[in-house]
Amino acid sequence: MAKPAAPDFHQLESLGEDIKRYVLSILGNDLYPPDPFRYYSGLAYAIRERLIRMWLATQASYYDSMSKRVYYLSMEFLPGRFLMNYITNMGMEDGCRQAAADLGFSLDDLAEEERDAGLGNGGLGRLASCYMDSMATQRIPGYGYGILYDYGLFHQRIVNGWQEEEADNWRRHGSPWVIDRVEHLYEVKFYGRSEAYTDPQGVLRYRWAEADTVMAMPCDILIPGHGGKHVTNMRLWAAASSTGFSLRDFNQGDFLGAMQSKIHSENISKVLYPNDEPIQGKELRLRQQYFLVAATLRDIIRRHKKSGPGFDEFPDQVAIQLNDTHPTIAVAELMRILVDEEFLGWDEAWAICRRTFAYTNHTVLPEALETWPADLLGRVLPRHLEIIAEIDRRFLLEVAAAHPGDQGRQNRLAIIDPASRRVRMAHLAIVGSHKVNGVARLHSDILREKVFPEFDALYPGKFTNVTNGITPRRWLLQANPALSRLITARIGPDWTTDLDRLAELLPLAEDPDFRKDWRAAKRENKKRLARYVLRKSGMGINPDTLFDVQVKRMHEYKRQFLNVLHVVTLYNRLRRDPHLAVPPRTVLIGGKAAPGYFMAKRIIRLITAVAETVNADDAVRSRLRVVFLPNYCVSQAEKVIPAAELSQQISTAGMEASGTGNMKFALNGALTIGTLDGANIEIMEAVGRENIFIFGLTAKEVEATRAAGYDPGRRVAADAELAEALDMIGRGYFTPSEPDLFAPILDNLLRHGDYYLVTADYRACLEAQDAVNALYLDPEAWTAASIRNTANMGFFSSDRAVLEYAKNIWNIEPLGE
Ligand code: GPQ
Repeated sequence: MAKPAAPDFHQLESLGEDIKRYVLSILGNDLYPPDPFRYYSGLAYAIRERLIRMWLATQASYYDSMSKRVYYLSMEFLPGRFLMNYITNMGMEDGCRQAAADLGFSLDDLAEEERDAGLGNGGLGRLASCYMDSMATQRIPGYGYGILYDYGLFHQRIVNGWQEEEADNWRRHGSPWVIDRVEHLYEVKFYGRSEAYTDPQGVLRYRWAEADTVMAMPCDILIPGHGGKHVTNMRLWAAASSTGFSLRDFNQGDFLGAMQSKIHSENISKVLYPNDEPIQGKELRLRQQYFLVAATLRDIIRRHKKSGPGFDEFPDQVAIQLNDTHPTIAVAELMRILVDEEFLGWDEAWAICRRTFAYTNHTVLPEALETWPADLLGRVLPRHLEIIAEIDRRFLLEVAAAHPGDQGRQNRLAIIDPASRRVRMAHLAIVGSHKVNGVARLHSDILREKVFPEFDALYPGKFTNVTNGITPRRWLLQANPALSRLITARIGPDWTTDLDRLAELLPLAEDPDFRKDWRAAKRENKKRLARYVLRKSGMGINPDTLFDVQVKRMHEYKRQFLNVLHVVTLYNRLRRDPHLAVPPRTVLIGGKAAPGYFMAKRIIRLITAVAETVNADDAVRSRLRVVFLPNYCVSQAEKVIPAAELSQQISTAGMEASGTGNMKFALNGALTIGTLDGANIEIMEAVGRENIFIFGLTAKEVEATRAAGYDPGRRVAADAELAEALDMIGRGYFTPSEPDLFAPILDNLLRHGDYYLVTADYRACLEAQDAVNALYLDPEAWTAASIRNTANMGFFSSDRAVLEYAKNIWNIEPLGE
């Protein structure tokens, strides 16, 4: 495919004038002095205008096709910045560079002015955004649906070594990408009660009485596919009060009282919950979930009715994908609409539901499987609790018929846990869906064999796998121009929409000239990152060292602590032998901890403490540097990942559902050091065992080790280097003024059985790092392995993933050209 010709409505000639006009008319600002933020905004509005024209010009074909559509429901989307993504996907880069230059700016500097849209926590939200890009590119008719939070994920600052959180008021300076559709408001109900009545035909029916209402306003963000021919809409709901404020209270002088209900309503879309695993029992979170679901189903049904067919054809026109259990109340809501408002019979409504929904599970951590106390759910959504109880009653009859007399099985499978009276959202999602998928092969196997074996026995064929993917547009084409240019120069541009084409690079791994160019591209990215680190933290890092990177949310199971133990051990070895034959390293670690996650915050403090000590030690500072990167986010990932040489993916096997960072690193030519967990396994199979550093217990061995009663003390006693590293951390070597700071971390390890098996994998991790060092000392061999990583990553494109969903789960054909 040749580079897409810019269609007429892109009108690049007038771009410069348009930018200036927008600075004046929308921002109400002077052109002088030439402020980069103003010009960024002007450019953004100029692009937005072209994008809307493109959307209007292309949506007709999209509507005319009358094809089935998918609705991707997610409490989180993590798009990051939009400007450069729009520009690359729309093929406007050259024109925009020129226009920016004519105005006295570099396009890259203008792009740096944009704030990330951080409406997600991590992998789950970023996956949803990669899927939006791929649906648009692959012309899969569909929509994303989510919430437009006023405040996205908090900003992380490091103060005296500790994480501090700052509110992310991301729309404060305007958001050119968000199109408010003030004319399409819906009402969403909460509270009140369920009321039985008899209809004129004498049938007993139910309605939702005395409810409070909140308005849901749709705000659209358009997502252009690569080549600019297809645009997908991401519709995010903002909450607004239905009444404004109470005039009666106001007239009686109670202004604040009058504002109360308005504040209560608008709270719903105020802030993203900053946990990357489900939040248990918070009423506001439940209201957010229902708010998304109720508004979205209203929109879907409105569109369905407009297109003509009746409800029996609903599942042939509509597929709804539940991104984890967060939007699962949709199952009860669709039943409520069909039975209470459209007056369908229960069985007919239930068949429609099951054919419509599919559910993606993203975790096996038992503490993360979402449940709601039945009485809380019943207070906020009284009719839904009744409907869930009825779904449960009928479901348990099915279970009883299949396994007569097995009360234990009924209790284990029940949607409402009879012991705790909590609603198990995963059970509701499984029962209400026609497909349930995990996000990597190992994860899907664990779901079937360990987490939901009795559901799998009851519903053969319902459980399936779709291994995650990432968009090559943002994560290679746009984030890594140096490498993209090199690749395109050798194999042409088609890899951007057909990632398997990267395999054509394989023979080039044998070509010394190509390897030299490959190293030069990596070095350019390392220099770019070094400039960034210098700008952000004042610290200089050396591009001629091995860049060893672990960036992801802070979590005990992700084992940033194991990384620290490797660093401390390397530090000890270098202190003992300054001539040790290892390459100099820069270890970069970044990630946010949930604000209430005590242990994760302690581990951040440990990393910053180790960094302070190591970086101040003249004896080793030229051989080892440690950097904590504050505020890891999408736009930072775009700088960090292309510069990485070693990618740390070291979770306890069986605990990371998939991982997607692992894919981004390997696609950019980093070698992985990792465990046999999540998608690492499939990455190993793709790139070849000799091009990846795998170590540690397998998922089965983890299970067996725990079952046998693991004793970390014995392991530590048998390993002098491990004992030394733990001892230094435990007695305050890195924090002499507060020697007990890390006692809680060590207690977890040594007194509470080391659940994440850090000590069990320590020695294997160090041996894998020895292999890393040996290979890195042979630059030609390392570079060849790096090329083979990139060349073999075709499978991990989100284009492949969404096409699998379309075929196996949604039953949707991509639209033709
Ligand atoms: N994941 Cl359940 C999240 O980011 N947030 C969540 O609430 C849950 C899962 C991640 C998961 O930990 C990763 O292994 C996956 O790669 C990612 O979802 C996308 O599937």
